[in-house]
Amino acid sequence: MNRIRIFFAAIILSFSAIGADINVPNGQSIGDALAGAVDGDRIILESQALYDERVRCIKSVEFVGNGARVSQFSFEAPNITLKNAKLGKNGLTPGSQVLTVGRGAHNSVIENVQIDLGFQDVVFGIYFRTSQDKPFGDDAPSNCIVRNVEIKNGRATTMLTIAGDNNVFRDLWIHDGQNIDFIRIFGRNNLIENSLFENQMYVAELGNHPDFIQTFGDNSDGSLDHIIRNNVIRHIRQGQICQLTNALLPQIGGFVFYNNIFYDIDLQASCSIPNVKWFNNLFSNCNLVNQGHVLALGSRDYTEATSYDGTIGTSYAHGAQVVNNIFWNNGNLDSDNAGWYGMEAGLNNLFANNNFVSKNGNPVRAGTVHVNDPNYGFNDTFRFSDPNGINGGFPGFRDLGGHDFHLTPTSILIDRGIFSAIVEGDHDGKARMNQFDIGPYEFSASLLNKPFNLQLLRYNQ
Ligand SMILES: [Ca+2]
Ligand SMILES: [Ca+2]
Repeated sequence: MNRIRIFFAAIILSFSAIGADINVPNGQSIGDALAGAVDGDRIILESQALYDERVRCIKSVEFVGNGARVSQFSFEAPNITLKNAKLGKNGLTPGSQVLTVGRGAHNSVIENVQIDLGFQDVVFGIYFRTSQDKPFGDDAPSNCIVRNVEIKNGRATTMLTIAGDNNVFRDLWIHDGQNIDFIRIFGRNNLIENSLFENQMYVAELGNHPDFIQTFGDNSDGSLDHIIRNNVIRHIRQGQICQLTNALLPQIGGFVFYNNIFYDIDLQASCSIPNVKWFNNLFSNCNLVNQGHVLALGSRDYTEATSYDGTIGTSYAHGAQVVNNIFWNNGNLDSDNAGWYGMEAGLNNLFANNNFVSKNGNPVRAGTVHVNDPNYGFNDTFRFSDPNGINGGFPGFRDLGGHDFHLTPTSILIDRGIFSAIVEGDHDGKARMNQFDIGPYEFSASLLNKPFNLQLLRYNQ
């Protein structure tokens, strides 16, 4: 009996997964095609011309284009897939979202999609909606995959807004914005990896304060335990690496940043939320504008008006960990007391070690503060005191001018890091050796012997 029931269940599943193909030729509406579709159908966008509509999808279907252009999409059901399309158009009003991933849109797949925001004021790129209940709720879109997606030409708002749980963002290229936040992030356990974020251009008259990544709490949305790894973030004018604050909302913290390359970013990383980890990142030519430390781990005071619930108090970056990072030429380059991390007095459960700091080969001011003692306030953040860190010298990059930060065989950073179970592989996805190297790349002799730019030759017969 059980066997028969399983058999029938399998039949039903396989039928529902097949669905029908519905073609949408030039001049017809995707919305009309969708009205006649059922869950499991595939909607094929045949035209290269603009489908000038906001497609509001309440069915579990797949949209497949061949470079088709569509003005806007809104996903409002689970199991929606969108592939091979270009989104966006001119004439969108401020506050518009080009691609909304709405409540309940779990298991969405967005793949090979290009979004051009056209430098229109306050037009969002991809926008995951947060839950109705706060700080978390089951309706926030979760278990989605966004990969091979380009978002460009944003202005005065956020290009990628993340919410929900266990979503994966991979192989993104988010670039060219005027006073944009590349990412605002809410929800839990989201992963951002192998992506390139570049070219924030500053426009004086625009309001938004640019950041690579931000969360803030005053919307009462929690933001916990995200992983940001193996990304490159570069060329940010008048913007920060991050602005991580919580408005005293307790459900914010636990971010992990590892194997990222932060290069040529005008301002610092500001963090006053707890338990944020920074492992094996590279910070190069960051915060040359404010000229202070790159990682500013501190506190923030809130009033009745600014906290999420009207209480008065202070949030702290307690539990911060800063390990195996490269700090090369940051902050005031003429000063020996800025350009790595600063941990404010009053923080507790801090851990910092095995970092490398150097200013064109010169060491910074050294100290003897016992940095790895839990509950010990860092009473002098202007001295570098990692017990197993490296202060001064040249990192031995393969090509500094060309921004190739792989290590050469004589690099002083090889085997000078400490093992971390959190860090999976290096920036290239290569396995880490038992003794970690400092920075995003693990040196590999075999990689050196591999011929670069190898091309397969095809012989005519
Ligand atoms: Ca911002
Ligand atoms: Ca090693």
